[in-house]
Amino acid sequence: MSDSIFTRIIKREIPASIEYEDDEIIAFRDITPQAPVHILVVPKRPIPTLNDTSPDDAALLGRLLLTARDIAVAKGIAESGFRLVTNCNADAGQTVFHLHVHLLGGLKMGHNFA
Ligand code: DGP
Repeated sequence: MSDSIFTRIIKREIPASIEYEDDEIIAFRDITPQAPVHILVVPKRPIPTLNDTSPDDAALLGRLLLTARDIAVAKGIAESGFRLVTNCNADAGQTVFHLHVHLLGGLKMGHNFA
């Protein structure tokens, strides 16, 4: 299977505005931001969707949330508030099949789930 666009970012084959990186996780700005802060927090391992995780991935999944929280703190939006979103498959509108958490903040969000 060919590399996902996010694996190509991890391999530095295409550019991205990288906000955080460690051995397991990379975070970079979304190319089509939906909020003043819109950062994608991505495991380096190419897991397609949340459906493809198992209990063995619990630590990694926890680290994705903690990393998103730490980035929210660094961006100054932890106190004002932020939203984390993970889209899974077609009905959720997932377009990149490499697991990721959207970190959104910097504006007052509504509750429109349409
Ligand atoms: P999702 O619908 O949850 O699969 O969102 C995928 C997000 O990825 C979408 O908000 C746009 C973003 N995206 C797609 N291609 C690129 C890219 O090449 N670079 C960056 N930085 N973001 C991308």
